[in-house]
Amino acid sequence: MSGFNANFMWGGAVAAHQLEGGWQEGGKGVSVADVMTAGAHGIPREITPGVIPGKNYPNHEAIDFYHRYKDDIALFAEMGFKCFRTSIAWTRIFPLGDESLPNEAGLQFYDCLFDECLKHGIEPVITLSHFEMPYPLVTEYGGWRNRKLIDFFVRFAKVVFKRYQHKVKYWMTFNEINNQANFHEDFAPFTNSGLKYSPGEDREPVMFQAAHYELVASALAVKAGREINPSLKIGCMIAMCPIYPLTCAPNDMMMAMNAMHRRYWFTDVHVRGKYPQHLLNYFARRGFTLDITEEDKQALTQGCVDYIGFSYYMSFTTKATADNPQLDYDESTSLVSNPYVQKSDWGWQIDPVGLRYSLNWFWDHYQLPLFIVENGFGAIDVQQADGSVDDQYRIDYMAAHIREMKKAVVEDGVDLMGYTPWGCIDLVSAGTGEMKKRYGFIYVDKNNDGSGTLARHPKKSFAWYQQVIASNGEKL
Ligand code: P53
Repeated sequence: MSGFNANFMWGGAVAAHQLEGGWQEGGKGVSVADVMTAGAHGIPREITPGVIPGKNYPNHEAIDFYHRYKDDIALFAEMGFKCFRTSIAWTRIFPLGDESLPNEAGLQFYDCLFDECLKHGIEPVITLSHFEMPYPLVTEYGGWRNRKLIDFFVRFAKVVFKRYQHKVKYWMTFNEINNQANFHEDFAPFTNSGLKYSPGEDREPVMFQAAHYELVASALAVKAGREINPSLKIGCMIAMCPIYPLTCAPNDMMMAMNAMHRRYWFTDVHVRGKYPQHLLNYFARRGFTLDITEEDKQALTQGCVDYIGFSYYMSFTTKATADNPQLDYDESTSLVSNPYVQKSDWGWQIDPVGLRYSLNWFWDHYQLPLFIVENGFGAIDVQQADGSVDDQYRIDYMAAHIREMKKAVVEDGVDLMGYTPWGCIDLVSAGTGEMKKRYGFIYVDKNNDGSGTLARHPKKSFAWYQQVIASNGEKL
């Protein structure tokens, strides 16, 4: 093989809460993203108890895609997108999360959105839960620490599988389900699982319990999706930051292996339908007794995913330390800086080779088709008076990653379905809530404080990506 398959899925990726806005339109309910304020690099987003007047909630309006999606999709079509990854805002379909019947206005919005994509020959790729679960599921049920959420999620999944089965073939269940491995910070537990911890609470077993319920919900959704329409392809979605040892000291290597275990066991359960033994032994060593029933175990084996979707932005580095004789990985304290790579303005390590490594790692472990559903460079763009943006640094970042991606396919034989760069149009950053951390091929005139005309303008990378797609990845 000399390059990518003729049917390689080039496109772009977003998530509903980060671009739609229209937070109260069409009967939409309040999501966890609607109660998070804007932060910045080093300043965490505040998670407020409900929506508090006077605070800046950037997701409420976002970039107003809810009203402008036709124009935006036309721009994606101009770039030659074969597919477009977005999510269905759970709160448009079940505004409170626990209703028995869906909200028809919300369902209609996605009918129109998917029709618009299909009209342009763009295939929708849909995430079911992307950091935007209904907020009442947090306040009334405690988020995913509650087993009842399995039923609510599966109900939501069944409704949308049935409704859109002839418009959407490719699905993913939980976005970056493994982010919550970083459980000492407040962001991932809340965005992944609607978890708020009380002071002094032992966070780790709560995270494992919530993740377990999500994995069961994912498996039940996969099973239900196949029953509704066997041609659906339902994947998982993993945040891949491969973890390297700082040195070749044997304990650094072992630390890196343990870190990979602790961050990527989620994939084992999604793909193989059972827990890896190292994790069961860890639960025993730590004395965690989780609610994992025989029915759950059976459900897990019946809902293994069809493919692995993953994001790739950066690699991590770790090392063994004398105060950690068990070589346990703790994401908030175990990471160190890699002296061989540069960092973005937000401290994300830039490592294109790590993408080839990640593709091989997944392929060696699981032999399932892979889909890079996020990759990109969050940067400060400067718009000139004529509206143009010279984002050569973004082109350089992406070209380097696509080169490594091609090596993984051509030289290493990895089965790769497609590539959808993140934030193909500028949108609200998930991690910081900023607008100024931009990823797009299309500039959106909106600022951190909410000001701006919301006008769209193609950046230099727009024409570049157009040519990448037209040449099927040959012209970089
Ligand atoms: P932002 C952390 C590490 C890797 C990916 O992120 C992450 C995060 C969370 O910030 O999130 C994914 O906007 C996520 C998207 C997000 C994108 O990466 O913080 O799936 O929702 O926007 C980029 O720069």
